[in-house]
Amino acid sequence: MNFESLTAAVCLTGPDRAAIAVVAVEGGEAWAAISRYFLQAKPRPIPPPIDIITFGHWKTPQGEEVVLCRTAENRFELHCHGGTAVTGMLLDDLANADCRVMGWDEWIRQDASDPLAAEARVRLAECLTQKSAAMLLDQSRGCLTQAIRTLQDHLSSGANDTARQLVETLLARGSCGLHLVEPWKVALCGAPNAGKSSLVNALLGFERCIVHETPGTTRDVVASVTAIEGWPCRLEDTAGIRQADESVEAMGVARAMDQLRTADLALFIVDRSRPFSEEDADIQARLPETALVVHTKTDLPKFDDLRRPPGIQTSVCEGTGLEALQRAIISRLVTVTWSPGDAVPFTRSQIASLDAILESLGERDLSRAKLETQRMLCAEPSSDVSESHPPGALPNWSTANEV
Ligand SMILES: Nc1nc2c(ncn2[C@@H]2O[C@H](COP(=O)(O)OP(=O)(O)O)[C@@H](O)[C@H]2O)c(=O)[nH]1
Ligand SMILES: [Mg+2]
Repeated sequence: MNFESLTAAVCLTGPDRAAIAVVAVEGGEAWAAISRYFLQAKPRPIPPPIDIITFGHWKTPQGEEVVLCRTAENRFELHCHGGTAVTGMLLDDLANADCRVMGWDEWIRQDASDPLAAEARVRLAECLTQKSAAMLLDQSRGCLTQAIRTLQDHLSSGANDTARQLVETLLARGSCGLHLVEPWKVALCGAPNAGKSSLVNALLGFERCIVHETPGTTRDVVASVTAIEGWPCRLEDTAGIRQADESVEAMGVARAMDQLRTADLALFIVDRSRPFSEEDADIQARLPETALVVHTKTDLPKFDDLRRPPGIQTSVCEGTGLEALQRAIISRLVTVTWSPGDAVPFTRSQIASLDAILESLGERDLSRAKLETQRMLCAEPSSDVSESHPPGALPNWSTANEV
C-alpha cells in the first residue's frame, strides 16, 4: 500500500455486530496514533515487534480490552469486541489522532502500484460463486495487469496486429467478465399455467414461487439468484404474458415485457401436455429469436403439434431435463472459454478502455492507444463501481414479492 503521506484507520470486519472486530491502522504515523490510547497489560518492548501479539486496554487500565498485532513496519491491527459502539469509539479516537478513517474498499483502492488488481480485490467481496471468485482472484493476482503490460510492449515494439488480437481476445472475455459479480438475467416467459414458477422452484431447489393450477397466480416478477454451472444467475419468473383482464395481473404482464427487454436470455416455457395454442404462438412472436424453448410436464400425455418448436423436455414432477436445461442456459450465456490464469476484464470502464484502444488501432492512432493502455495501468476510473457490499454482508438474494 502507498501510505507515505497518510495514515489510514479502517474497520476490516462487517458493519454489523459480531463477536470480534478488526481495525487496521496503516501509515507512517500509525504507532504514534495507537500509542495515544493503547495501554499494554504487561510491560513489553514499545512499539511491539512485527508479528508479536500484545494484550492491553484502550484509554484506561479498565477500558475496552484490545489485542494489538503489528503485521508490518507501519501496519497494525486492533482486535476488539465486535459491537458497533466499540469500533466506532476506536475509529473516532484514531481520527482525533490524525488518522484518516476510510471504508475497506477505499483502503484497498489506495494501492497505487496495481489499480486493476486492487479493483479485483474489492469486487471479490461481491462474488456469489466459487467459480467466479476463482476467476476474479486470478485478476487480483495480476493476470489482467500482466496482459495490459504485454499489450503495452506490443504497442511499443510496433506489433500492432498482435496488439489488436490481444485486445479482441480480452474484449470477447469481457462480456462474461462483467458477470463475475453481476448475475446473468434469465427471464422465464410463457402462457399462464405453463409451469414457469414450478421450473424456477425446481432450479432453485426450494419453493420460492407460488405454484397453483389457477392461471395468473404469479402477478409480479419474482427474481431469485442462484448458481448454474458455477455462474451467478438471476431467474426472473414473470406473470404469464397474455391479455390480462384484471388490472393487477395486467401490470404484471407489462413488467414481464420490461424484464424481457433487459434479460440476457429468455426461456420460452411451453406446456407439453396441452396443444400449442394461439397464445403460445403470440408469446413466441414477442420473444427474441435467441430464446431457449423449454417444454414442461413431459410426465403427462404429450401433445405433438406441427407448430410446436423443438426444445428441451422437462418434468419437475419426475425431475427430468433439468440438468440439460442448466447446461443449455450456460452454453447460451457463456460463449467464450478460458483457463485458470487467463486475463479477464471485469468492469465496464475496463471494457470501455479496451474498446477505445481497439478503435485507436483501427484508426492507426498509436499515441491514443498507448495513452489508454497507460491509463488502465495507472488508475481505474470508478464511475461504474457498483455499490460494494462490506465484507461479511450478503447481497439480497431475492427481490420483488409475490402478490
Ligand atoms: N404433472 C406436472 N404438472 C406440473 C409440472 N410443472 C408444473 N405443473 C403444474 O402446472 C400447474 C401450473 O404450474 P405453475 O408453475 O404455477 O405455472 P405458471 O403459471 O407458468 O407459473 C400447477 O398445478 C403445477 O403443479 C410438471 O412438470 N408436471
Ligand atoms: Mg407462476
